[in-house]
Amino acid sequence: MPAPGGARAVARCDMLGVSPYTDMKDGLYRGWLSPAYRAAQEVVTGWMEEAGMTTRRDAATNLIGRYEGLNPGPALLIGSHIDSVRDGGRYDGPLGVMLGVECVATLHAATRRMPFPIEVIAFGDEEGSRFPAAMLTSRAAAGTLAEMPDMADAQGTPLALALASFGTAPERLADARHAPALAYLEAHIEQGPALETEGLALGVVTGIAAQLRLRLVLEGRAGHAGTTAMPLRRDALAAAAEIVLEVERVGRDRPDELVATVGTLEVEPGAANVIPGRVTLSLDIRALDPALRDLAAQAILDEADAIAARRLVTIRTLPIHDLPASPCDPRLTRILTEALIAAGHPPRRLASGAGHDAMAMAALCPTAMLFVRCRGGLSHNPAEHVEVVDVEAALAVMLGFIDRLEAVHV
Ligand code: HGY
Ligand code: MN
Ligand code: MN
Repeated sequence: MPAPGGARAVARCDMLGVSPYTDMKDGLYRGWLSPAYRAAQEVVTGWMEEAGMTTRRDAATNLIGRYEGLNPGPALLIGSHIDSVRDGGRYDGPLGVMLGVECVATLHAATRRMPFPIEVIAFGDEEGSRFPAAMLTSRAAAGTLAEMPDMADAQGTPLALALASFGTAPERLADARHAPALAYLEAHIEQGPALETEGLALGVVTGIAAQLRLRLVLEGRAGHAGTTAMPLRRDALAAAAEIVLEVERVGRDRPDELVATVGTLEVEPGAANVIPGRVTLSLDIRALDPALRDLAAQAILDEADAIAARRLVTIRTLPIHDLPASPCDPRLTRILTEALIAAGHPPRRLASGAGHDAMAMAALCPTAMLFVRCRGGLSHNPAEHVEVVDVEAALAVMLGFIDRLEAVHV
């Protein structure tokens, strides 16, 4: 393992990218509360303790490392997530946690204590890749989750059973609410091409796009592919295909401000000689401007209704989540920008189309985010890549941010 710092943070992300920290062969998938997730929590617990932190797991299964300050009181939180998408990259999430660990390790090695405690949080469910919801554990910590939803994963494992295997239960949700905090800082790969295109290593996030996620269920009529004449069909997949292209058309209408995606499509009964009777598709719509996002969503749903009616297919729209746009805190963003400039970087600021736990934590305390260049802007892809030199730069800026917070802390 490399020496403490950016290289070690990257090496640890790489280590977490392979067995036993993944639930899939030949790639990375770490679902919340899975065996790989448990193994990852265990090894990150050791890294947090090695850095001088005490550790605990909250009632929503978040792993929290704590580095005491000179005084008690609200802590500076530094975090991100350790779950992943299916066949994902190694740095989306873990990099922010490893950088938090390196910040504390650096302070600990210098026997420095801040006037405030520092906590490093490894959230468990930012991606929503195992259960059909997302950001459950950061919303639990922020106190904005009304209840732990009664849901199951694709294998039929109830969330309550998975939580029980981690020694907690949906009823203990309220215990996960975090104490008031000083600030939340998240370092994350940009997951977009702006920094690389401009030859920049780092950028400060101004805000995170509003994110609406729905599930559309189309019901037609299954039938024999060989004997059902075309005009008599109520083909749910043909209707879904028209809707997918409509989603893309609406997104392309406002390419600089809006994205709209159908990421999953389940066809039933799913046989080559059966006309699809039911199709379930996901719909993900985002924009920094919530009004634009909602207008686009309505336009898509109106056209989907018309397509379904034309094809004698019924359509149901089920909500998955509605995450409001989350501006980062202006004061913290200024402090982070000062740290960026002091470390010799241009003060590039940019918005985030990707969602982050910072969106949830904004309900608890002021937030700030630091973006790190990633190769080709690629993410949610095994080819995701960061350069150690950029991660070293991120660590230096984060330490500069902490120093500035110390200077202004009263
Ligand atoms: O979907 C997102 O933006 C995040 O990667 N979960
Ligand atoms: Mn992600
Ligand atoms: Mn992420």
